[in-house]
Amino acid sequence: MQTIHELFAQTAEVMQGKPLFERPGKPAISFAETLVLVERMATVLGDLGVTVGDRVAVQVEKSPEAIALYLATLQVGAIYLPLNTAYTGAELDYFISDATPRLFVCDPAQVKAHAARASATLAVETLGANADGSLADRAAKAIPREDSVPRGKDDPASILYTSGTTGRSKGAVLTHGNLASNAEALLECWRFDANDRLIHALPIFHIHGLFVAVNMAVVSGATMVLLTKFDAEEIIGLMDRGTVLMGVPTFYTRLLKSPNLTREATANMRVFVSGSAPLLAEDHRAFQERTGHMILERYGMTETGMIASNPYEGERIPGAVGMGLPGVSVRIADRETGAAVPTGEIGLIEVKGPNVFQGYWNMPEKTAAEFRDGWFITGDLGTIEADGYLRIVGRDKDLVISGGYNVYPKEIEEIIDALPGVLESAVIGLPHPDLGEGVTAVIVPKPGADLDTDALRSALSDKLARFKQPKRFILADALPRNVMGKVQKAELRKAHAALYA
Ligand code: MCA
Ligand code: AMP
Repeated sequence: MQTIHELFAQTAEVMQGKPLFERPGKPAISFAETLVLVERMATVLGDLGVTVGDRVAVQVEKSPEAIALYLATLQVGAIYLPLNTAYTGAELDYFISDATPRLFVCDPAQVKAHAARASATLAVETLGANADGSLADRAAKAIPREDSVPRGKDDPASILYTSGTTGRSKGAVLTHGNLASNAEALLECWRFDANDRLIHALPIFHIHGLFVAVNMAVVSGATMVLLTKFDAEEIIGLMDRGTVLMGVPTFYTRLLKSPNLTREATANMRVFVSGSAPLLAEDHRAFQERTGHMILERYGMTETGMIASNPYEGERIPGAVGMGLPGVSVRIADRETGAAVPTGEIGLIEVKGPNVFQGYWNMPEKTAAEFRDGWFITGDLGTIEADGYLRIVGRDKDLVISGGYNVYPKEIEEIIDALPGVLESAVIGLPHPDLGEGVTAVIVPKPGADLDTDALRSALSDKLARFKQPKRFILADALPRNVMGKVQKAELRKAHAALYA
């Protein structure tokens, strides 16, 4: 098989001077220039002692150089571990101790906070958003390394941490075969090729921005307009030269708020993709009315990459996520028995195919618990109707998705429960007009304790990334429980449904 890096190198030889990266106000960077940059970075990785199977942990701002570092990591046979820039030091401590990387790359502005992490087994380097930092300096002087370490489809390429409904975050190990097969399936499904100009406004530390958007562009020869953050007006302004936008539902909610989103403004665009969280059917319809484009909704997960997609040609149904991608099988199974349920009935969505990850880093029991007869249990509830379309109807897992970021209540509840004056807590997601779901904490104080929400907020600030912190705190006398003593979160969601309305 060919790895994403090998496919990129091959494409770069063909594309040569064609821009891979365009950025507002900055010079474009061609495929050929990027290839050299990747090869220089590969040399630097070798100089720093990174070898086959080593983890390279990266918490940096979005830039072409960060993407080059990702490709160079694949080239030398190491494992790329991207980290959300919002993670706090406390969160990082865990990822670094669990994944034991050989190299940690951080933003130059953060080097003081992280220099002490350096040891005989961990190198610390920096990479900034403007081609600055120690790694960029080293790369500028390095001789390009042309050969790539041969890798098989089952060799690990990346680890992405995903929290869980219980206990610690788990590192999902994705193989070269996972990444390459998923990119190939998506290119075919969405008719994506070198004529495309992708407006890239997603972060590059998750599947969506990295293994969907970046992989598709570097393999196909498309150009990426690389934006460091989401800005509705800037994106609308770029649509006259763009062809594809990939976004989370919040992107579309925000685009629809602009009067400049019109049929004319989007006339050059070929396809708008949405995923990572449910797209509101009303946004789907409003977008079509305003622009004439039907958003193409797809469904994925960190452990599986992309699973299903509405068709490029054929009906794109609001509220449905389409059919399994080429080579990917999807079934609806009975929650208890694992037996396939009759057509149209609700059950657990299970997945099998070359996209499904290898397992959680160093957690064989957790891995085993998420598979049934070779099928990966997503924890999402869905139906497949007679029309063949998969519809996600809910989640069997306790998860909140805020603006496309996953937040696991258990992690937040454990931290809140440990605060002085707190008896217990329940963290829930409530309908939020911008973020889809707003993270909300319902807290029961200890008898006699006088809890102040500002104090609660500041107590969480250095422990949890900002997007995980509750937007609102609700103080309650007790939590609703069923006869088994389990907290009834559905009751809480119902009682506070209008909090953000
Ligand atoms: C930012 N904030 C958030 C979020 N993002 N709070 C909750 N949820 C969020 N998603 C915080 C900021 O720290 C800030 O806090 C305040 O909210 C307002 O920030 P704002 O400027 O409005 O935010 P933004 O910078 O515009 O970001 C919103 C965003 C962004 C564009 C929706 O969150 C985003 O790019 N999300 C995409 C996530 C993603 O790529 N998910 C894919 C995961 P303060 O002002 O207090 O400091 S991959 C996946 O799920 C699977 C595999 C799949 O199917 O794709
Ligand atoms: P993550 O763990 O970050 O990979 O998030 C994966 C989860 O996001 C899935 O298990 C779903 O619950 C959710 N998800 C992704 N795409 C969609 C979608 N199009 N509609 C509804 N939920 C989605």
